[in-house]
Amino acid sequence: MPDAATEDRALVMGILNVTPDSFSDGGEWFGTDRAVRRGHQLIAEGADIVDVGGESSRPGAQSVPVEEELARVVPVVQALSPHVRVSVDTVKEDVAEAAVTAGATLINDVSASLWPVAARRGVGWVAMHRKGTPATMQDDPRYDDVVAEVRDLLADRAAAAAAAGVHEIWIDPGIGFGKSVDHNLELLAHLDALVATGHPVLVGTSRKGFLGVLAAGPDGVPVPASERLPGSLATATWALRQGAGMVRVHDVAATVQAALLVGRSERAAGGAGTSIDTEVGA
Ligand code: HH2
Repeated sequence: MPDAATEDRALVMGILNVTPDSFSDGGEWFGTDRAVRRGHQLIAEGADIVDVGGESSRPGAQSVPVEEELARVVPVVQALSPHVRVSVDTVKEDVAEAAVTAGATLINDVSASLWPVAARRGVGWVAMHRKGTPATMQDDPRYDDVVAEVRDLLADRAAAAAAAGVHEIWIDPGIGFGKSVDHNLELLAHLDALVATGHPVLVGTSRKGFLGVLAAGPDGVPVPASERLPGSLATATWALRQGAGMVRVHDVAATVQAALLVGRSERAAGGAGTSIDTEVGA
């Protein structure tokens, strides 16, 4: 398995949506064979973790029955886990349990509530902030202080998980989950508040809607998901520069390059004694 620490960069989590309806790649990797092939592509591109999900959490998404989600996720986790670290993106306890049995070692939990499973099974856990559920979360979300609210909830959940014995706890501001464009920007601008909690921070901006809105041309039409790589890279770079330890992305190869750039330039600027190879810098 790749060890990003030796490569001077933060971690890159590659997204593998085994769903017919994900917001940017719905249907593309649906079905075990296609999904496993995509997983191997992500590994070849340099993904440190492959995040397997069987239920879309996009705004308006419908819940998937547990049997269906298990059928989507478990065989893919089983096939990929001998080759790469696998996380399971689920809010269902049964799916998290089965995925861990199949080889997943990280539970990516957008409900920030599954830490008892992580504690019981001795695996890592990602606590993501969201306000509301996918069905309603983008209906006029409001906060008094979005950064403080998100930080405090995540810090509380992380403390509960630590008390329960979870050894690896990531926190994630949940970009786009019950947040307006301004909320997303505020969270990205103040990621240092999350980093200051001492928990490693994961950020997922990849291809999300606010990037399309912010990059709209004079006609005001949002840029479609398929054309949001520049914004995805810019925001991943921004997050890493502020101390995020991992980014969750669709476009792994490009993001690995951006993460290397951040890591190596930080080392060079910090005078850590590493000179960047001319080969690399050329
Ligand atoms: N975003 C999505 C899903 N899971 N997990 C974490 N930790 N952080 C995120 O920002 C995050 C997440 C939504 O993106 P995607 O998986 O591409 O789409 P969909 O939910 O439609 O499958």
